[in-house]
Amino acid sequence: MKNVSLIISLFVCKLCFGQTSGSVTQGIGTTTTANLMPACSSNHVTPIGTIISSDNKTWIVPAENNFVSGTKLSDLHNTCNNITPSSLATADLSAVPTTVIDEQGEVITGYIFADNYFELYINGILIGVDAVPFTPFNSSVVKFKVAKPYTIAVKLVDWEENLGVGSEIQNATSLYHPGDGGFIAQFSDGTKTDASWKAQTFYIAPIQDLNTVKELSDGTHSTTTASTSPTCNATCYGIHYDMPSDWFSKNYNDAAWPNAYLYTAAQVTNQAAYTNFATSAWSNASFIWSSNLILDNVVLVRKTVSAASSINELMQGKLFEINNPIENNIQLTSRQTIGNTNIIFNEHYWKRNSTMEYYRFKGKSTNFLTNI
Ligand SMILES: [Ca+2]
Ligand SMILES: [Ca+2]
Ligand SMILES: [Ca+2]
Repeated sequence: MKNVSLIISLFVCKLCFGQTSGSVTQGIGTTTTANLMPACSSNHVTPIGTIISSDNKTWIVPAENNFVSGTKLSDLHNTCNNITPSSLATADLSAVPTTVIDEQGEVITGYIFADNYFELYINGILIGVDAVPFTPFNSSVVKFKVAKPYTIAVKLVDWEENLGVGSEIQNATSLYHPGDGGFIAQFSDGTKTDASWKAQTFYIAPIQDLNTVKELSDGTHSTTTASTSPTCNATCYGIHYDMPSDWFSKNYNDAAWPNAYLYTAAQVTNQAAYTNFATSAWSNASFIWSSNLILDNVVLVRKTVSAASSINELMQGKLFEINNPIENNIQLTSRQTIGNTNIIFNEHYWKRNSTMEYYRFKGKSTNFLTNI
């Protein structure tokens, strides 16, 4: 009889917890710090706390983070520090420090906006953390010196006031409003957030019906059928997944993670910390997140920047200098259709296709039509 009852209880639990391998919590967690940003005026407080899941694990909500101890990244726009330039051209970036990862590397400048909080790793090194975890909305600028290829890894948190149930106090009549996320970044080497980034969610809430959380074969934790305006309020479920201990490292294999989903600025933010720089700092970048902008609250994203130089340098008419082409081959690729490509050879041979014809140009320009 003992075995039979065990089987029955496992069957019941499977139904209880839906189709997820994550840990399930229900209701409000325990506050450990009531407000991480007491000195800055905001329409939200910034709490942090813990919650225990049905499998008896303790989770930090909204997320484990390095906000208190981490180096705060420099402000592009931050009303808490009275740094509010109206454009990139008028932003004073002279004091932004450079984190040296590779002495022989390239100094790269990055502009970052997150709804609400991010922590930036380059090659597994924590470069710094967002200066404002929740609100007011802010944006950051970062400089680091690194050799390609290099790996960007970012922890993203859509912060919450109602700890454990993924919601915020919008106003007196909307006390359990599910907040939304969003992340955009662009770097001076041409790297920008787009669908080539990997993005996986590790905390989903508020969930009214656990059966609406599905784990798809492409790695997506899908909540397509879940309500984004649930009525469970203080009794909603949350789902937590363990993060791989080395998720931020250069060599972590993110192949099983889904690609990032793209969102428009209109879906994410109209805040000055973004809009003042939308067409300058983030001219080529897209907002990204995991598959659910509202219910996914802790998302890890990764991008490995290849050793290839960016085509943007060509598009902008700058000198494109290849110092060390691998095996003497140079490959030019483009995601867009290019009518023609103008190349100036200084002193090297050019090998054309498989015909083994060699052309030598020195100090001359030639013009290659594409699609030949
Ligand atoms: Ca922030
Ligand atoms: Ca949310
Ligand atoms: Ca948010």
